[in-house]
Order: sequence, then C-alpha cells, then structure tokens
Amino acid sequence: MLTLHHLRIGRSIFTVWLAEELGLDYELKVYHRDPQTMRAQDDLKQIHPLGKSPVIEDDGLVLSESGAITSYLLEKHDSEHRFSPPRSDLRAWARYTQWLHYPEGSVFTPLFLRMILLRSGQPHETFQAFSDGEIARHFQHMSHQLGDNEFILGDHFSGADIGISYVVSMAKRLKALDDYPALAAYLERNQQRPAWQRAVERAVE
Ligand SMILES: N[C@@H](CCC(=O)N[C@@H](CS)C(=O)NCC(=O)O)C(=O)O
Repeated sequence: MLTLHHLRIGRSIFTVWLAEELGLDYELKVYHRDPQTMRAQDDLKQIHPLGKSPVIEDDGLVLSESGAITSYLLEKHDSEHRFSPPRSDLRAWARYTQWLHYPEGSVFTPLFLRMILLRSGQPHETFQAFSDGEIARHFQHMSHQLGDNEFILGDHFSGADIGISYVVSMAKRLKALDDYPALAAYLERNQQRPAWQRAVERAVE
C-alpha cells in the first residue's frame, strides 16, 4: 500500500494531486509545522532522516524528492504514458525530464530567497537584486515555453505540470505573478482539474 506523507502547508499537496490524477489508492498522513519555526517537526524524521515532505512509502521503499516521486509513480502506474512520454521517444522524454526537474532545480531558489527576505523584514540589496533578476528570468522563460498552449509541454497535461504549477503558485503567494497573466491563467486552469480539487479536499490545504 502506498503511503503519502504530507506536511502542511507546502509542496506535497502537489504530490497528492499527482496521486489523484493517477487514481491511486493511497493512505495520506498529514503533518504539521512547528508554529514557531515553521519547520517540520520530529515526526517526519521518523519516516525519512531529512524530515522533509513529500515522502512516500511503497512496499518498504521510502522515497523523497518530489521529482523522483513523480517519476517513480508514473513509471509504476502510468504504463499507457498518459502523463509522460515513453523513453523510446528519447527527445520528447528528455524535454519532459528537463521540465520535470526545472522548477525544483532552478526556479525554487530565487522564490525562496524572496520569501526569506519578506519574512525577515530586513532589506538586503544584493540578495534582493539576485532574487528579482532570477525570478524575472525564469518566469519569462516559463511564459515563453507556455506560449498559447494549455500545458507546459503543449496540449497535454504531464507530470511536468505538477512542479511548474507549484512554483507558479508560490509566485502567486509572493505576489510575483502580476507580470505573467498567462502563467496565472495556467495555474487557475490546473486548479480547476477535478484531481486538484480532490487533492485539496483530502489534504485540507
Ligand atoms: N527538494 C525537495 C524539497 C523538500 C522540502 O524542502 N519540503 C519542505 C516542504 S515544502 C519541507 O519539508 N520543509 C520542512 C523543513 O525543512 O523543516 C523536494 O522537491 O521534495
């Protein structure tokens, strides 16, 4: 049986969404942040030494990292390749893999820096300039990639849309989305999907 460990509030709701898109049967365990530090508490460390979420357990396999979890779940439960191209189509698979890892690998860091700067209330010129510049660079890149398409890789929803939606939603929370109406509409569209709605209902986001 698959268990999904979900820390509120954070990116693991997006893994719940994937599980719902796939129609999986899974147990959802919900964790809460320490109200003072906003970090995960020790209960998550009992599942994985990093104490971070998402984490899944599947027949004794404990797996962290949202991108790796997406790949694993699709490999195991999407033999029809509804949500990712087959490896035999090497170029399509490589492009998909790039967009699967891009949000966590590149877009998250400047957004996180902006969040820390806002929370600290202490201005820092160098960090602010880095985060502003990188956010603009990445959001222009994602807007360009999206173009007039419905999804990040064209007209089909894929596993890559899960992570892209996460960083776009983070930008929305940080009020950094005003210059990117197409990405705002993309997020809205994805959050109209029945699987997203079920995820929210189940994970009480
Ligand atoms: N690169 C990891 C990041 C995991 C991560 O940092 N998760 C956050 C939640 S959004 C977390 O567990 N934070 C709690 C903490 O660091 O104490 C992934 O993609 O899954």
